[in-house]
Amino acid sequence: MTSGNNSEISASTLVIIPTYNERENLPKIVGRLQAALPATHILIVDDGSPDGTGTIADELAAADAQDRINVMHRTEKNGLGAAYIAGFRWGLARDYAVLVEMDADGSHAPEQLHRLLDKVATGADLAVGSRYVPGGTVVNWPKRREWLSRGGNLYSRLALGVGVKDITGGYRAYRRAALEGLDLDAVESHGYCFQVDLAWRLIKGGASVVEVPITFTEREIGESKMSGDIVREALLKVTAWGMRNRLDKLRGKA
Ligand SMILES: Nc1nc2c(ncn2[C@@H]2O[C@H](COP(=O)(O)OP(=O)(O)OP(=O)(O)O)[C@@H](O)[C@H]2O)c(=O)[nH]1
Ligand SMILES: [Mg+2]
Repeated sequence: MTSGNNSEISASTLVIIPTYNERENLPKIVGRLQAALPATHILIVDDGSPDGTGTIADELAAADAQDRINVMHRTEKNGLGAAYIAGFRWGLARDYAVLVEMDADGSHAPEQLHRLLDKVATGADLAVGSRYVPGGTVVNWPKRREWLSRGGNLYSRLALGVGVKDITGGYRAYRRAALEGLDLDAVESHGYCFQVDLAWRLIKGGASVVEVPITFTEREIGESKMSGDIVREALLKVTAWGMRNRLDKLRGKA
């Protein structure tokens, strides 16, 4: 850890982990997170995983003597975006100062979470763990998958005119006030476009969004939920937001 007040920050930090069929990954990621930052609280948001991930989440929560693990059971697979929105609401109803997004599949290293928390501690509204800034890396990703991600990021940057290099990245720490300032009811994005959506709303509102390098590692176990629909949703929505922004600028609104 690098900053003096990090243990204080991690004590008031909620890490939200959405899960769908992650029975083997979940205990590993929770164990790594508790070893890296023992004071953080965790909220697992499971969408009724058929493989029993929800039961495993309950067992992890029951075994945690300090009550730092919480589980939200939702009945339908409604996408990453809806799971995070439900998690944010849960966290905002309690007194967490920082809310974190972390995948269950091991792609986001809990050992690097302090980098994101440091940025929020020193003023960022949103710290994005970035694969595409100097020092950021991707491990074991098939080239095709990496180019899809790089292409999606380049397209988003150009369409929206923003400087964030990994705007689709899903390893993030939000300052509480930044989320409180958003109309979460208005967010409809489901897949990784959800990440662009939230960053774009914050940037438009004048929030400080900073990137920190991370090592992103391809999942070793379980199946990706990435799909053609998720890519199409992102392409259509980012294009529409970019066009709207240009029109607003032409009309002198933005
Ligand atoms: N609750 C919930 N979690 C989900 C849903 N879809 C994906 N997840 C979780 O969100 C995280 C990211 O999903 P992945 O399948 O790894 O998708 P991805 O990281 O965008 O894609 P890859 O890069 O191919 O891994 C994982 O923890 C998933 O279990 C969903 O509909 N509901
Ligand atoms: Mg993944």
